[in-house]
Parts: sequence; C-alpha cells; structure tokens
Amino acid sequence: MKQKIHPNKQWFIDSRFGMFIHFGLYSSIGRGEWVRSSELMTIEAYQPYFDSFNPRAFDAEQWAKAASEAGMKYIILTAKHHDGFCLYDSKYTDYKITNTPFGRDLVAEYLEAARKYNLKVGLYFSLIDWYHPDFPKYADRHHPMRGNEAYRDEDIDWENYLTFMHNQVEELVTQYGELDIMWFDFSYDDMSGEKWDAEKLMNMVSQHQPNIVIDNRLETSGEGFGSIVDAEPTSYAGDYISPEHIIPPYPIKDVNGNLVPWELCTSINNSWGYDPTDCSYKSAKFIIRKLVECISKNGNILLNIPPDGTGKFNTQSLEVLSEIGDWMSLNGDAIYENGPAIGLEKPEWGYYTQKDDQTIYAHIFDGPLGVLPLPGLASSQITSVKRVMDNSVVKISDSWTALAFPDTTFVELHNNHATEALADDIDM
Ligand code: FHN
Repeated sequence: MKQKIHPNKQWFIDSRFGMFIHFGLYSSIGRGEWVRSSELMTIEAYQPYFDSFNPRAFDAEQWAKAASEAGMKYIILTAKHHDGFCLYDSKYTDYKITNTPFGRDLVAEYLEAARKYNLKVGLYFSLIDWYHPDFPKYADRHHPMRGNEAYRDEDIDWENYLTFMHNQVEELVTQYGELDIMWFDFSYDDMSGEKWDAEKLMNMVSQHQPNIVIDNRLETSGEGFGSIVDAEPTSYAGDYISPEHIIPPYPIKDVNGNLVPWELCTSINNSWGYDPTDCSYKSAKFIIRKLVECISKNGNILLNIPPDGTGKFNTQSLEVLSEIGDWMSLNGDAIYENGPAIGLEKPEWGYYTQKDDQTIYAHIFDGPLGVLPLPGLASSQITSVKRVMDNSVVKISDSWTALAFPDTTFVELHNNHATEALADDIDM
C-alpha cells in the first residue's frame, strides 16, 4: 500500500518515535504554556519572568542524550510559542532569549547537541503571537487580552504581522542549518490557511529547505485531518496529520486509498509546558503499548517532555525515558520501519506490525492461555514470532509444531525452545 510522502521524507515514517520539548518563560512559572491566556496575564505582569529568565541547569546534551537513549529518532523544540518569546536570536524582535540574563541562543545549542546524537531535528513555530502588537486581541478567543475594553477599538496592521511572522520563519530556515521538520502550530476559526498567507509561507520554507517535513497545522488544529486526505490537497496541507492526544481508530487513507502519514502528539504527563503539580506521568509500558498501537495504524508518536524552569528534565521523565530505552534496545526491530500488517485483522491479544514482506511482529499485550492464536497467518508464512511485549523471542523452527486452523495459526508456547527463550525475559 503506497504512502503519501516524498521518498526523501520516508525517514519520518520509518522513525516512528520522536521527542517534543515545550520550553520557555512559562517553564519558570510552572503553570503550563498557556498561563498568560488562562490567567489573562498582561505583558507587564509577564515581564518579570522575561527579566529574570536564566535556566542555569540547561544542558542541550541532556535533552539530546535522553531522547537518543529512549530510542527516539527525531526531536522538536518550541523555537517560539504563543507568548511570542523567541528561544533564538531573532533579528525581528527584542522579545528573545539573548536579551534575558541567559543571554545565549538556546535553539542553536539544542540543534548542535541533537545533531551530535544523530537525531533528526525540528523546530516548533507558533503562528500565534500574543506579544506582537498587530496580532488581534479583543475579539480573539484565545488571546490573554480577549474582551479587554482597552483593546476594543484596537487598530492592528495584519499585513505587518504576516511580514513579521514570515520573516521569523525565514530566519529559522536559513540561519540554523538543515532542518528536518517544521512544526507549525495552530489554526482555528478563520485563523487558517491563507489568513496566514500559507501558500507563500510553505513555498518559502520548501525553497530554503527542500526536504523538510511539515505538519498540517497551517490548516488545522490537533483535531482535524485537513486537506491532505483530499483528492486535491491545498498547497499548505503539509506532509502529515498531527492528531493531539487522539489515536485514530484506523490507518488514515486519502481518497485514492494511499496511506496518509500521521503523528500523535502527546505528553509524558498531561502538560505541554512544565507544571510540577501535574504528576500524571504515563508508564513506559503504557507509552510503548500506545506506540505499537499507533504504528499498527501507520502513525508515529511525538512524546513531549517538559523541562523545568532551570532547563532540565525531571527525574520522573528521565526514569520513564530510560525504561522505554531499555525496551527499545531489545525490540526496536519491531518498531522502526514498521507499519500496519497488510490484510491482517487486529488479534485479540494485541497488535500485528509489519516491517517488510517477510517480517510480521506479534505484539502480545495479553498473553494467551498457552497457545498463541495468530489470526490470518498460515503456518507456512511464519518463520519467527517475536513476543515483543514480554521480550521473549518465540521462534518456530523444525522442532516446533504450528497448529493450523482455518484462518488462524496457533503457536505453541510451551516448547523447550520457548522455555530457553523465555528465560531471557526482561520483566516489564
Ligand atoms: O496551543 C498549543 C499547545 O500549547 C501545545 O503547543 C499543543 C501541542 O500540540 N499545540 C497547541 C494546542 O493544539
């Protein structure tokens, strides 16, 4: 089944697992990245966080090493979030990290470290900018100054805002080397598509970075598919769909039956920006199982890890990432370059994924009574079954008997070979 992506961008689908990082002034407040909006905070009330911003424990190598050792193949950092604060030395604004006590271009350091760890590198860029005077305030349902009478008769120059926004994107795609992903965020109401002058923006980005992978949020938010599934997608539909905290129930296809790439973005807890009161950390096992589910439906996971106000990942995040990495080091073959198992129904005990014409993986979440039913597989098709969730390799060789029933093959799991293999189990 064909994928709807350029061959130069196949690495994105093959990678399957990436790290998202939301970091900025809001990280030092600790109430999430929407704190200005959720608390109707004026620029003046937010200014002290700018004036004192100095993440002393920031170490880009900690971020990159943690991502690499967790088995993540790409990494995406917020170069600028909705508050308009730039983590890089933008020449189009003074609202940037190089004007804070930190004083350094954090994006440049992040990119250098990520490339050192052989990660594909991406930047998140907010189309929304609550700091810029020409971004609408009073009538915008997200803006921190929404409904504030001081802005009822605001006189904004939207063309000036678009020039500013496009210029910032252009400096990112021309001043920081080869970028692998541009993660625009996000469209809503009439703030979508050509409101952003999206075709011009996409053309400019692709001209400077011809192989860059781009998400679909010039058109949508985390809830829509956008026109990439249409027969005639718009010029700014992007390369993939970016559902947020939502796993589609099936592989997404376009009108011609081609698989459409997608990437679930979610966080290791329930917060994008750092919030020390959010202790809802997902377990490694839960994340791995969701990753397998996504892959079985042709999706990736972009897992957000929020650094604290000093710039470092906390212990809970590092422990989960380390446990995922242990599992990935044993079972990465059943993750990378895997996709939906063609023609096979989802088995009751978990998921199939398929790597190539010869290799199907049985991801067994709920072990069978004793004999493993492999629906849709004939014993002649099977040369090995890797029980990746229990880290036991169950191979069918001449000493095994594979019981075949109509449309189902059963693999006996109590063979002495299995016993040897099971002895190598690593407890999840
Ligand atoms: O508003 C943002 C939010 O802060 C966060 O960056 C997420 C990540 O996908 N995107 C937007 C909400 O969809």
